[in-house]
Amino acid sequence: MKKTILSGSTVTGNLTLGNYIGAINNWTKLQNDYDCLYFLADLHALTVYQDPKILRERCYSFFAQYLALGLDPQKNIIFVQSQVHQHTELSWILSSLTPMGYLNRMTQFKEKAEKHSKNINTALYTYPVLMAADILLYQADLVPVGEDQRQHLELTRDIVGFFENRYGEGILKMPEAYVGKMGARIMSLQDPEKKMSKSDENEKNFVSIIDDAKQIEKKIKGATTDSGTDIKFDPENKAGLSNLMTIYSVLSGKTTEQIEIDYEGKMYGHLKVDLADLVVQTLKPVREKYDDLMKNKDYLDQLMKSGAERAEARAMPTLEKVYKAVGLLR
Ligand code: ATP
Ligand code: LTN
Repeated sequence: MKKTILSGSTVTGNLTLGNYIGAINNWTKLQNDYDCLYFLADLHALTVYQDPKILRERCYSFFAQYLALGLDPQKNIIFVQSQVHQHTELSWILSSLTPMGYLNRMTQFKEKAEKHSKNINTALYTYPVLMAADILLYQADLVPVGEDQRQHLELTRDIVGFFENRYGEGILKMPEAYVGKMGARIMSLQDPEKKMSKSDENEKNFVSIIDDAKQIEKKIKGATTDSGTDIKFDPENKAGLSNLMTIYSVLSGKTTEQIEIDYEGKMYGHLKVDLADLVVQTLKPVREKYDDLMKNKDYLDQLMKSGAERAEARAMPTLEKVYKAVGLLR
Protein backbone atom coordinates (compact mmCIF):
# COMPACT_ATOMS: atom_id res chain seq x y z
CA MET A 1 0.00 0.00 0.00
CA LYS A 2 1.41 3.37 -1.04
CA LYS A 3 1.27 6.18 1.49
CA THR A 4 -1.13 9.06 0.77
CA ILE A 5 0.12 12.57 0.13
CA LEU A 6 -1.99 15.68 -0.05
CA SER A 7 -1.14 19.31 -0.63
CA GLY A 8 -2.54 22.48 -2.10
CA SER A 9 -1.92 26.08 -2.86
CA THR A 10 -4.17 29.10 -2.38
CA VAL A 11 -5.50 30.56 -5.64
CA THR A 12 -4.02 34.07 -5.36
CA GLY A 13 -1.55 35.78 -7.73
CA ASN A 14 0.53 33.37 -9.79
CA LEU A 15 2.73 30.59 -8.48
CA THR A 16 6.20 31.87 -7.65
CA LEU A 17 9.67 30.40 -7.51
CA GLY A 18 9.04 30.12 -3.75
CA ASN A 19 5.97 27.94 -4.27
CA TYR A 20 7.83 25.91 -6.86
CA ILE A 21 10.99 25.33 -4.84
CA GLY A 22 9.30 25.01 -1.44
CA ALA A 23 6.36 22.89 -2.50
CA ILE A 24 5.53 21.90 -6.07
CA ASN A 25 9.02 20.74 -7.01
CA ASN A 26 8.66 18.21 -4.19
CA TRP A 27 5.15 17.25 -5.29
CA THR A 28 6.39 16.25 -8.74
CA LYS A 29 9.16 14.13 -7.23
CA LEU A 30 6.67 12.27 -5.04
CA GLN A 31 4.11 11.45 -7.72
CA ASN A 32 5.69 8.14 -8.72
CA ASP A 33 6.10 6.62 -5.29
CA TYR A 34 3.03 7.84 -3.43
CA ASP A 35 -0.69 8.04 -3.82
CA CYS A 36 -0.99 11.82 -4.32
CA LEU A 37 -3.79 14.35 -4.24
CA TYR A 38 -3.06 17.98 -5.16
CA PHE A 39 -5.68 20.68 -5.16
CA LEU A 40 -6.30 24.37 -5.77
CA ALA A 41 -7.43 26.01 -2.55
CA ASP A 42 -9.99 28.40 -4.05
CA LEU A 43 -12.10 28.51 -0.87
CA HIS A 44 -9.03 29.57 1.07
CA ALA A 45 -8.48 32.38 -1.42
CA LEU A 46 -11.82 33.91 -0.38
CA THR A 47 -10.40 34.87 3.02
CA VAL A 48 -9.14 37.94 1.15
CA TYR A 49 -11.58 39.67 -1.24
CA GLN A 50 -11.30 38.32 -4.80
CA ASP A 51 -12.85 39.81 -7.89
CA PRO A 52 -15.19 36.97 -9.05
CA LYS A 53 -14.13 37.19 -12.70
CA ILE A 54 -10.46 37.12 -11.85
CA LEU A 55 -10.89 34.25 -9.39
CA ARG A 56 -12.64 32.12 -12.03
CA GLU A 57 -9.93 32.79 -14.59
CA ARG A 58 -7.21 32.20 -12.04
CA CYS A 59 -8.52 28.72 -11.24
CA TYR A 60 -7.94 27.70 -14.85
CA SER A 61 -4.58 29.39 -14.79
CA PHE A 62 -3.49 27.60 -11.60
CA PHE A 63 -4.69 24.25 -12.89
CA ALA A 64 -2.63 24.85 -16.04
CA GLN A 65 0.36 25.95 -13.95
CA TYR A 66 0.21 22.71 -11.94
CA LEU A 67 0.19 20.65 -15.14
CA ALA A 68 2.90 22.77 -16.77
CA LEU A 69 5.13 22.22 -13.74
CA GLY A 70 4.92 18.49 -14.34
CA LEU A 71 2.04 17.18 -12.24
CA ASP A 72 0.48 14.32 -14.14
CA PRO A 73 -3.34 14.15 -13.94
CA GLN A 74 -3.23 10.39 -14.50
CA LYS A 75 -0.75 9.64 -11.73
CA ASN A 76 -2.26 12.13 -9.26
CA ILE A 77 -5.72 13.29 -8.33
CA ILE A 78 -5.67 17.00 -9.18
CA PHE A 79 -8.80 18.94 -8.25
CA VAL A 80 -10.42 22.22 -7.25
CA GLN A 81 -11.35 22.43 -3.55
CA SER A 82 -14.79 24.03 -3.97
CA GLN A 83 -15.82 21.27 -6.40
CA VAL A 84 -15.66 18.72 -3.56
CA HIS A 85 -18.26 19.83 -1.04
CA GLN A 86 -17.04 17.50 1.71
CA HIS A 87 -14.24 19.95 2.61
CA THR A 88 -16.55 22.58 4.07
CA GLU A 89 -18.74 19.96 5.72
CA LEU A 90 -15.89 18.35 7.61
CA SER A 91 -14.54 21.80 8.43
CA TRP A 92 -17.72 22.59 10.39
CA ILE A 93 -17.37 19.50 12.54
CA LEU A 94 -13.68 20.19 13.17
CA SER A 95 -14.39 23.80 14.12
CA SER A 96 -16.54 22.48 16.96
CA LEU A 97 -13.39 20.83 18.33
CA THR A 98 -10.93 23.70 17.83
CA PRO A 99 -10.39 26.07 20.77
CA MET A 100 -10.18 29.75 19.79
CA GLY A 101 -7.04 29.99 21.88
CA TYR A 102 -5.26 27.73 19.39
CA LEU A 103 -6.34 29.84 16.41
CA ASN A 104 -5.20 33.00 18.20
CA ARG A 105 -1.63 31.71 18.06
CA MET A 106 -1.46 31.26 14.28
CA THR A 107 1.21 33.57 12.87
CA GLN A 108 -0.27 33.54 9.36
CA PHE A 109 -3.52 34.91 10.78
CA LYS A 110 -1.68 37.62 12.67
CA GLU A 111 0.31 38.63 9.59
CA LYS A 112 -2.66 38.60 7.23
CA ALA A 113 -4.91 40.40 9.72
CA GLU A 114 -2.32 43.16 9.89
CA LYS A 115 -1.99 43.32 6.11
CA HIS A 116 -5.76 43.28 5.47
CA SER A 117 -6.80 45.27 8.51
CA LYS A 118 -10.01 46.45 6.80
CA ASN A 119 -11.22 42.93 6.17
CA ILE A 120 -10.45 40.73 9.16
CA ASN A 121 -13.22 38.25 8.48
CA THR A 122 -14.10 35.04 10.32
CA ALA A 123 -12.84 32.84 7.48
CA LEU A 124 -9.37 34.37 7.73
CA TYR A 125 -9.45 33.29 11.36
CA THR A 126 -10.82 29.76 10.84
CA TYR A 127 -8.68 29.14 7.73
CA PRO A 128 -6.52 26.54 9.55
CA VAL A 129 -9.63 24.48 10.40
CA LEU A 130 -10.57 24.24 6.72
CA MET A 131 -6.98 23.31 6.01
CA ALA A 132 -7.21 20.51 8.60
CA ALA A 133 -10.37 19.27 6.88
CA ASP A 134 -8.58 19.28 3.50
CA ILE A 135 -5.94 16.99 4.92
CA LEU A 136 -8.02 14.71 7.15
CA LEU A 137 -10.72 13.99 4.56
CA TYR A 138 -8.22 11.98 2.53
CA GLN A 139 -6.49 10.22 5.45
CA ALA A 140 -3.22 11.78 4.27
CA ASP A 141 -0.01 10.40 5.75
CA LEU A 142 2.26 13.19 4.54
CA VAL A 143 1.69 16.83 3.66
CA PRO A 144 4.50 18.46 1.63
CA VAL A 145 4.57 22.18 2.43
CA GLY A 146 7.03 25.03 2.92
CA GLU A 147 8.20 26.02 6.38
CA ASP A 148 5.47 28.69 6.74
CA GLN A 149 2.75 26.03 6.90
CA ARG A 150 4.32 23.89 9.62
CA GLN A 151 2.28 25.57 12.35
CA HIS A 152 -0.97 24.76 10.54
CA LEU A 153 0.11 21.14 10.30
CA GLU A 154 0.76 21.06 14.04
CA LEU A 155 -2.74 22.42 14.62
CA THR A 156 -4.17 19.71 12.35
CA ARG A 157 -2.45 17.13 14.52
CA ASP A 158 -3.88 18.75 17.67
CA ILE A 159 -7.36 18.60 16.14
CA VAL A 160 -6.95 14.88 15.47
CA GLY A 161 -6.05 14.50 19.15
CA PHE A 162 -9.17 16.39 20.28
CA PHE A 163 -11.31 14.30 17.95
CA GLU A 164 -9.86 11.04 19.25
CA ASN A 165 -10.37 12.08 22.86
CA ARG A 166 -14.06 12.61 22.29
CA TYR A 167 -14.99 10.12 19.63
CA GLY A 168 -12.28 7.46 19.61
CA GLU A 169 -9.35 6.41 17.47
CA GLY A 170 -9.16 4.91 13.99
CA ILE A 171 -11.42 7.42 12.25
CA LEU A 172 -8.96 10.17 11.32
CA LYS A 173 -5.34 9.57 10.35
CA MET A 174 -2.60 11.56 12.11
CA PRO A 175 -0.74 13.38 9.30
CA GLU A 176 2.86 14.54 9.20
CA ALA A 177 4.42 17.60 7.59
CA TYR A 178 6.96 16.92 4.86
CA VAL A 179 9.24 19.94 4.60
CA GLY A 180 12.12 19.78 2.11
CA LYS A 181 15.68 20.20 3.40
CA MET A 182 16.64 22.94 0.98
CA GLY A 183 14.54 25.93 -0.08
CA ALA A 184 11.69 25.44 2.39
CA ARG A 185 11.66 29.19 2.81
CA ILE A 186 12.58 31.25 -0.24
CA MET A 187 12.80 34.91 0.64
CA SER A 188 11.50 38.04 -1.08
CA LEU A 189 13.94 39.45 -3.67
CA GLN A 190 13.77 43.05 -2.49
CA ASP A 191 13.28 42.35 1.20
CA PRO A 192 15.11 39.15 2.11
CA GLU A 193 13.86 39.34 5.69
CA LYS A 194 10.37 38.26 4.63
CA LYS A 195 9.24 35.25 2.62
CA MET A 196 8.56 35.39 -1.08
CA SER A 197 4.80 35.53 -1.37
CA LYS A 198 2.65 35.38 -4.50
CA SER A 199 0.17 37.92 -3.16
CA ASP A 200 2.87 40.56 -2.59
CA GLU A 201 1.79 43.89 -4.13
CA ASN A 202 5.35 44.59 -5.22
CA GLU A 203 6.04 42.41 -8.26
CA LYS A 204 9.78 42.93 -7.89
CA ASN A 205 9.68 40.75 -4.78
CA PHE A 206 8.95 37.52 -6.60
CA VAL A 207 9.54 35.66 -9.82
CA SER A 208 6.35 34.11 -11.10
CA ILE A 209 6.75 30.79 -12.87
CA ILE A 210 5.07 32.27 -15.95
CA ASP A 211 7.14 35.47 -16.09
CA ASP A 212 8.94 35.98 -19.40
CA ALA A 213 12.73 36.00 -19.78
CA LYS A 214 12.99 39.80 -19.60
CA GLN A 215 10.99 40.05 -16.39
CA ILE A 216 13.01 37.25 -14.79
CA GLU A 217 16.34 38.85 -15.67
CA LYS A 218 15.26 42.24 -14.42
CA LYS A 219 13.94 40.92 -11.11
CA ILE A 220 16.96 38.73 -10.34
CA LYS A 221 19.53 41.32 -11.33
CA GLY A 222 17.66 43.86 -9.22
CA ALA A 223 17.52 41.62 -6.13
CA THR A 224 18.76 43.20 -2.90
CA THR A 225 22.18 41.98 -1.77
CA ASP A 226 24.56 43.33 0.86
CA SER A 227 27.51 45.55 -0.03
CA GLY A 228 30.14 42.83 0.48
CA THR A 229 32.04 41.05 -2.26
CA ASP A 230 32.63 37.45 -1.10
CA ILE A 231 30.22 34.85 -2.38
CA LYS A 232 29.60 32.99 0.88
CA PHE A 233 26.45 31.21 2.03
CA ASP A 234 25.56 33.03 5.25
CA PRO A 235 21.78 33.47 5.71
CA GLU A 236 22.25 35.56 8.89
CA ASN A 237 24.61 38.18 7.60
CA LYS A 238 24.06 37.87 3.86
CA ALA A 239 20.36 37.12 3.63
CA GLY A 240 19.82 38.38 0.05
CA LEU A 241 22.86 36.67 -1.42
CA SER A 242 22.16 33.43 0.46
CA ASN A 243 18.61 33.41 -0.84
CA LEU A 244 19.90 33.65 -4.43
CA MET A 245 22.37 30.86 -3.68
CA THR A 246 19.57 28.67 -2.34
CA ILE A 247 17.56 29.16 -5.52
CA TYR A 248 20.68 28.43 -7.57
CA SER A 249 21.39 25.32 -5.52
CA VAL A 250 17.91 23.81 -5.84
CA LEU A 251 17.62 24.52 -9.58
CA SER A 252 21.14 23.34 -10.48
CA GLY A 253 21.44 20.44 -8.03
CA LYS A 254 24.78 21.87 -6.79
CA THR A 255 25.44 22.30 -3.08
CA THR A 256 25.99 25.81 -1.72
CA GLU A 257 29.60 24.80 -0.91
CA GLN A 258 30.14 23.92 -4.57
CA ILE A 259 28.67 27.28 -5.63
CA GLU A 260 31.06 29.07 -3.26
CA ILE A 261 34.00 27.27 -4.90
CA ASP A 262 32.75 27.97 -8.43
CA TYR A 263 32.39 31.69 -7.68
CA GLU A 264 35.56 32.23 -5.73
CA GLY A 265 37.04 35.60 -6.72
CA LYS A 266 33.94 36.52 -8.73
CA MET A 267 31.44 39.30 -8.04
CA TYR A 268 27.78 39.14 -6.98
CA GLY A 269 26.90 40.37 -10.47
CA HIS A 270 28.34 37.22 -12.05
CA LEU A 271 26.20 35.02 -9.87
CA LYS A 272 23.10 37.08 -10.65
CA VAL A 273 23.64 36.85 -14.41
CA ASP A 274 24.13 33.07 -14.24
CA LEU A 275 21.20 32.60 -11.89
CA ALA A 276 18.90 34.65 -14.13
CA ASP A 277 19.93 32.45 -17.03
CA LEU A 278 19.33 29.26 -15.04
CA VAL A 279 15.86 30.42 -13.96
CA VAL A 280 14.97 31.44 -17.54
CA GLN A 281 16.08 28.05 -18.88
CA THR A 282 14.21 26.17 -16.14
CA LEU A 283 10.97 28.07 -16.65
CA LYS A 284 10.97 28.32 -20.44
CA PRO A 285 9.35 24.91 -21.09
CA VAL A 286 6.93 25.54 -18.22
CA ARG A 287 5.77 28.78 -19.79
CA GLU A 288 5.39 27.13 -23.22
CA LYS A 289 3.34 24.26 -21.86
CA TYR A 290 1.26 26.70 -19.84
CA ASP A 291 0.45 28.83 -22.90
CA ASP A 292 -0.66 25.73 -24.79
CA LEU A 293 -2.90 24.48 -21.99
CA MET A 294 -4.59 27.84 -21.55
CA LYS A 295 -5.76 27.70 -25.17
CA ASN A 296 -7.90 24.70 -24.33
CA LYS A 297 -10.26 25.43 -21.43
CA ASP A 298 -12.55 22.53 -22.39
CA TYR A 299 -9.70 20.14 -21.77
CA LEU A 300 -9.01 21.79 -18.39
CA ASP A 301 -12.73 21.55 -17.52
CA GLN A 302 -12.69 17.84 -18.32
CA LEU A 303 -9.67 17.24 -16.12
CA MET A 304 -11.19 19.26 -13.28
CA LYS A 305 -14.39 17.25 -13.48
CA SER A 306 -12.67 13.90 -13.38
CA GLY A 307 -10.33 15.11 -10.60
CA ALA A 308 -13.29 16.24 -8.49
CA GLU A 309 -15.09 12.93 -8.99
CA ARG A 310 -12.09 10.90 -7.98
CA ALA A 311 -11.46 13.15 -4.96
CA GLU A 312 -15.08 12.96 -3.85
CA ALA A 313 -15.03 9.17 -3.96
CA ARG A 314 -12.10 9.27 -1.57
CA ALA A 315 -13.55 11.97 0.70
CA MET A 316 -17.05 10.62 1.19
CA PRO A 317 -16.22 7.53 3.33
CA THR A 318 -14.28 9.68 5.82
CA LEU A 319 -17.07 12.23 6.11
CA GLU A 320 -19.64 9.46 6.63
CA LYS A 321 -17.55 7.89 9.40
CA VAL A 322 -17.13 11.27 11.10
CA TYR A 323 -20.84 12.15 10.86
CA LYS A 324 -21.70 8.79 12.35
CA ALA A 325 -19.10 9.07 15.14
CA VAL A 326 -20.35 12.48 16.28
CA GLY A 327 -23.97 11.32 16.38
CA LEU A 328 -25.56 12.75 13.25
CA LEU A 329 -28.39 10.70 11.73
CA ARG A 330 -27.50 9.14 8.39
P1 ATP B 1 -0.07 33.98 -0.43
O1 ATP B 1 0.84 35.12 -0.72
O2 ATP B 1 -1.35 34.03 -1.18
O3 ATP B 1 -0.23 33.71 1.03
P2 ATP B 1 2.00 32.04 -0.80
O4 ATP B 1 2.98 32.46 -1.84
O5 ATP B 1 2.42 32.14 0.61
O6 ATP B 1 0.62 32.74 -1.06
P3 ATP B 1 0.60 29.52 -0.55
O7 ATP B 1 -0.52 29.27 -1.47
O8 ATP B 1 0.27 30.00 0.81
O9 ATP B 1 1.63 30.56 -1.18
O10 ATP B 1 1.51 28.25 -0.45
C1 ATP B 1 1.58 27.18 -1.37
C2 ATP B 1 2.75 26.32 -0.98
O11 ATP B 1 3.99 26.98 -1.23
C3 ATP B 1 2.79 25.96 0.51
O12 ATP B 1 3.22 24.65 0.66
C4 ATP B 1 3.79 26.92 1.09
O13 ATP B 1 4.39 26.42 2.25
C5 ATP B 1 4.78 27.03 -0.05
N1 ATP B 1 5.46 28.33 -0.03
C6 ATP B 1 4.87 29.54 -0.10
N2 ATP B 1 5.79 30.52 -0.07
C7 ATP B 1 7.00 29.90 0.02
C8 ATP B 1 8.35 30.38 0.10
N3 ATP B 1 8.62 31.66 0.07
N4 ATP B 1 9.34 29.47 0.19
C9 ATP B 1 9.06 28.15 0.21
N5 ATP B 1 7.82 27.64 0.15
C10 ATP B 1 6.79 28.49 0.06
N1 LTN C 1 -2.71 26.94 3.63
C1 LTN C 1 -1.90 26.48 2.55
C2 LTN C 1 -2.70 26.01 1.36
C3 LTN C 1 -3.46 24.84 1.78
C4 LTN C 1 -2.93 23.54 2.07
C5 LTN C 1 -4.05 22.77 2.48
C6 LTN C 1 -1.67 22.97 2.03
C7 LTN C 1 -4.79 24.79 2.03
N2 LTN C 1 -5.15 23.55 2.43
C8 LTN C 1 -3.89 21.45 2.86
C9 LTN C 1 -1.53 21.64 2.40
C10 LTN C 1 -2.63 20.89 2.81
C11 LTN C 1 -0.98 27.53 2.15
O1 LTN C 1 0.01 27.15 1.64
N3 LTN C 1 -1.26 28.74 2.39
